[in-house]
Formats: sequence, C-alpha cells, structure tokens
Amino acid sequence: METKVISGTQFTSLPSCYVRPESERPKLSEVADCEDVPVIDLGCGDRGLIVKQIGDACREYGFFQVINHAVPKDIVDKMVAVAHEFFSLSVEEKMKLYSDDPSKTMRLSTSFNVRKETVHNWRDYLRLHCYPLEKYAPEWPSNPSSFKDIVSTYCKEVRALGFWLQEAISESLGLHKDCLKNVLGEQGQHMAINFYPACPEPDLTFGLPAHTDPNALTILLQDLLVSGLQVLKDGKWLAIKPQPDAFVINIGDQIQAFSNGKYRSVWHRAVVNSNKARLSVASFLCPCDAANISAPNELTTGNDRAIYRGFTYAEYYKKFWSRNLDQEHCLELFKN
Ligand SMILES: O=C(O)CCC(=O)C(=O)O
Repeated sequence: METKVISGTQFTSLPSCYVRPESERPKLSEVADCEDVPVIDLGCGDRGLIVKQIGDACREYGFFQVINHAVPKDIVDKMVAVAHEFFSLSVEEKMKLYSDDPSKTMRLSTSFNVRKETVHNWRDYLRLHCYPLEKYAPEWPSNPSSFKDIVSTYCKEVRALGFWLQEAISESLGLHKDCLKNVLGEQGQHMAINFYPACPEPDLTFGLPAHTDPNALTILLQDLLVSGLQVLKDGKWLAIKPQPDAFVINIGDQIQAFSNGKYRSVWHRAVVNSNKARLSVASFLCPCDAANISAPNELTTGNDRAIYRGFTYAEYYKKFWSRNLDQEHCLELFKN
C-alpha cells in the first residue's frame, strides 16, 4: 500500500487493499445495540457500591462506562475540538508527521500496522506517548497551536481518573487498593487519536478489526454524534451507543493477567459508516517496561492455579506488535 493517510481525500469506492474477505466482514446487519451497558456513576457517594459495580462489569463484560468522573467537561470538549482541527489540516501538513514505525513516540499513521498487515483498516491515527509530559509533549504537533496545552491538560485529568479506577479495580478483587498499581510500576501513558473518515463501502472493511488492548486500562472518549464502537459479549457483537459526558473503560490484557483471568480484556472493534467521519480518543495506561506481570498469591490459591506465566510488560508489548491485530488473544501465548 502507498503509505498515505486517508483523511482529506475523497473516495468514491473502496480501494481493494481495504476489502476484507467475505468471511471476515463486519456483518453490520447482525449487530444489536448493547441495551444493558454498565454505566457507573462515580459521583454517587457510595464507594462500596461503585467497587461492586466495577467488579461485576469487569467480570461479565470487561468494559463499562463512567459518568460523573470529575474530568471537567470543558477539557473534554476542547480535546475533541482540537483533535478535529488536527485531522482537518491539509494532507501535506499531516504527512510531515507520518511514520509506520511503531517504536516512534509520536507519529501520525494509518490503519494499524501497515508493515505487517495484508488488508488495511479505514483509520488514520495520531499516536502519542504522554508520560512524563515534560519529556514527550515538546515533540507533539505544534499545529494547531493550542494542541500541546489542551492535550497535556486532558492527559493529566485522564491519568488521575485511571489511577482512581485502578484502585477500585484492585479493591474489587479483594486486594489492597494499591496492589494493582504496585505491580504496574510507574505507568506509561499513550494516546491514540483515531479518525475514521466516511467510508464508501462500510460493509466491506473495518475502522479497527477485533482486538484486545495490550495495556492495563483504556479510557476511551467516543464521538457523541457518530457511533462505531462494538464489543464482543457471549459471542455476539454489540454496538455501544455514545453516551453524553461518559468515558468507556476497557480492561486490557495486563489486568486480565493480574486478575488471573477473573476479569476480561474485552474484544472490541470499530466499524465505519458512509455518512460521517468518526473520532475517538483512546488513552492507554501501560505498566512500566520492567513490571513483572503476574497474579498476586491471593488470586492463585486453592483451585485457582496461575493461568499465565509471569512476564515483563516489555516482553508482552514486543510480542503484541510483532503480530497482526486480529490474531488470537496475545495472552494465549503466555499461558502456563
Ligand atoms: O474508536 C474506537 O471506538 C475504538 C478505538 C480502539 O479500540 C483503539 O484505539 O484501540
């Protein structure tokens, strides 16, 4: 494929390199709306209830939405606006940031891993490392001029929310609130600002095919006007309707491993549509490279033998990026 972004170009038909074989297409007519998405009110004042709801959602779904999460609305609105502004720049301007090298800490790219995949995905994305901010923010785009300030503020807010949630997740497993954070070490933070242009033939391709997230926790901001996120529940794909002022929280592979498989790293995908471009902002909290990921003793006693062998996050991450996105669950390769 020509390594070129798709946002900013008009397509009247889907180029063949995006067309999935029949058996791998999204079958959009078979997807139902998820009617019972767990929505957890973090401002309800009852921590015990919140911890229980989070535990139930992580076990049953591997994802949930949070409202009253304390991230100020104006910071979220500005994040969305500046992301739209970035993707409205000319193709020449955006191409200055283009790279298909996954090891780059700041890059505009397209699809998922154009070096490895055979069929591409209808997505452009800006991928940023975000922690420590003093190290990474200087290399972020300087066009739009407000980008660095707005995204830095958003990143700090989302990181605080993520840590709050990790404490609650730890408690929901019957552990001390700091247990999960201690295992993950000084966490990295990455962001993918995803832009899915309107697609001439959305039935034939994906924005992102089914995948689980390799990190610990993902905090996803969905475009309120255009849906596209789908999650796999009991073998069926369900569409997650965007909800005002909510974040979607996905459990990643590292929490599945830490919980000894009690919590599920959810399979999810993004589909596209022919009318409107869609934007999402995914913030990923990632263990530090040297973190030794294994379930604590409390979760591997009695009948609960350790399902996965211990590994470092660096080892896991390397394996994840050496594969195609839609292969078997990467954790399968780390089973005892
Ligand atoms: O756009 C979405 O809703 C999903 C994004 C996602 O799964 C990702 O960035 O890993």
